[in-house]
Order: sequence, then C-alpha cells, then structure tokens
Amino acid sequence: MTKIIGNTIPNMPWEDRPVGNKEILWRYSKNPIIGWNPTPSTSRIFNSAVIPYGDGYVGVFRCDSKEVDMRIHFGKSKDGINWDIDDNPIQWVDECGKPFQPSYAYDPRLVKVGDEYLIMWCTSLGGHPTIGLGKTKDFKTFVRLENAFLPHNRNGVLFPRKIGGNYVLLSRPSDNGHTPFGDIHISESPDLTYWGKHKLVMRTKANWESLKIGAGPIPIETSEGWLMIYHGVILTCNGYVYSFGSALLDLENPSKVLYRSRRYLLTPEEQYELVGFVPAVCFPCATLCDAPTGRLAIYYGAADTYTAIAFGTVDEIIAFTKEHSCLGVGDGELGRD
Ligand code: BMA
Repeated sequence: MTKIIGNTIPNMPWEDRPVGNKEILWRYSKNPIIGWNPTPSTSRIFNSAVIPYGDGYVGVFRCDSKEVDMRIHFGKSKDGINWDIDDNPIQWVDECGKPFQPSYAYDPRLVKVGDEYLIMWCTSLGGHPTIGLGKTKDFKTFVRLENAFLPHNRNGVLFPRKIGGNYVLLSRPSDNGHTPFGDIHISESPDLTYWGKHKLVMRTKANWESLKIGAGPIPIETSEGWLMIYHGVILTCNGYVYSFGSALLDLENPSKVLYRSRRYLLTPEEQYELVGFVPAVCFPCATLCDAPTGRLAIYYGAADTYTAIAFGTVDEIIAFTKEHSCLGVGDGELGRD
C-alpha cells in the first residue's frame, strides 16, 4: 500500500463506494452540502478549502455576496459536512496589525506548514488578479502578507512542507478575464516574501484539459510522489467545462511530472454541477485525507453555486493515474525550457 505522509483523521466525512459504482470517485449521497443563500449576506458558497482543527474542522470559504462581491469567510464544523459559516468576510490585518483588506478575494486554499496555517487566494492588485497570501495560528487573527506575484496569476497552491528548505507554490499565470489559456507553474521562497526559481510543471493537453489547467487542493505527499489533483478546462460551443484529474509529481523536484492521467477523475454530470450560476463546473480546492487508510474526501465547487464532496482512496487514484498516464511535452523534465 502507498505510504501517505499526513494526518490521521478517523472521523472524516466518508461513505463507502455505492454497490455497482465502478468510477474512481463517487459523490457524497447528500450533495450538495452547501446550497443557495447559505447565510443572510451570501448567495453562493463554492470553491472553498477545509482542514482539520481542534476536535473538528475549519475552513475558508469563497462567498459571493448578494451584491456579487467575491469574498472569503471563515467557517467551522464538527463533522466536515454541516458548516457554520460567518456572515461577514475575514478581516485581515497586516503584520503591524493595521487593516489590510483585499478588494476582492476568491478560490482560497488552506494548508498547515509548521505551526502556521497559510491561506492562498486570488486577490486584486490594482484591479488585476494575482496570488494573495495570509497566515493565522488560531483562526481569530488573520494576517495578510504581501502578494506573492505580480498580476496576472491565479490558483496559488502551497505544498504542505518546505522542499529543499523553501516554501513551494504552484500557480497559473493568466490574464485579466476568463483566461482562455493557462499552464501550471511552480515557484520557491525562503520566507513567503521573495519568490523565484520559477519553473513550468505541466502544460494543457488534449480534450478535457485542452484550454487551461490549474492546481486544485494542496498536494498530498505519498511514497509514489506528490499526488496533485487539478482542474482542466475544455472550450465547447456552449462555453467552458471544468473537470478534474490527477498527476504525480517528483517528491524532491515537483516541477517533474512522473505520471499524468489522460482520463478525468470527475466531470460535471449531476444537476448541481450542470446547472447554477456558471453551468458545468467542478472545481476542487481541498481534500481531507486519512493517512493510515488513504480515504480521501475531495471538496469541490459545483457550478459556481454549491459546495460538494466526492470520495475515493489514494491507492486507487494513484493506480488509475499510472494506468492511464500519458505525459505531455516536457512533463518529465525540470521545467526550465
Ligand atoms: C475561474 C475562476 C473560478 C470559477 C471558474 C468557472 O476562472 O473564476 O472561480 O469557478 O472560473 O466560472
């Protein structure tokens, strides 16, 4: 069995694969877990990130308000399924304790590195998207750091530990709109302030991931490599369709792709994925993984409206990734062309 470096989460949300289901992932039978108008000020909560904390879970949630402002709110849960989400956005302060509020914030990710919880999101710099960063130790005081990059960039995803002594961040350089391109890149920093050693991880590829790709949840460290779940977009005559797939990255040089599945893991099929504010979107931003058993719950946004969960196991996803692997040009290399 694959060794997973991670938490033991015996009480994480879980359902066994339904009898007769032959897919690699199966959806939670009570999806979606968050529906329309979940709090008085918000209309939709989706593309959000959760993590074990204390005797339950906490999360940072993409909340689109009734003014359709994009904001990040804090939430907590005993079981990872029923969430109590603040009606007001997180109030960020800078490192001197002064208010430091982003003018917009969306698609957050959340990771623990050492004794700090780090939050990444798409933020505004002069009205253009880039990677915002913040940290907290207690989910009461949220300290916003300086942005990692210049515009335009999105889908910033940190690894859960330093590699070669540096923080490592995946990202997806983009444009100012509904970007019709995009490959996954990687950068390093000794201190979360100065970023460099930029490399390419993977480019778009045929079919479901032909238009753009972006890292999803925090990569999972395994004896087979970093398991990276990522979204991929195809342009159809009716617009974009967001699915997600899997790849394994080299443990010490994660710009090297070891395996990459040609098949998607999950694509919009259910009503709550196909119909909503933006139809046909499955957008994963977090996982809960019980390291001893390899049980995985993937939290994904559905149709820019709902929050949903899909289940699977790390072993099966890795076997699937290898079985259907087809590397793209330069995938197996260091990404320095
Ligand atoms: C992307 C991001 C996501 C969103 C997706 C589909 O560009 O803005 O937040 O889920 O588009 O609308």
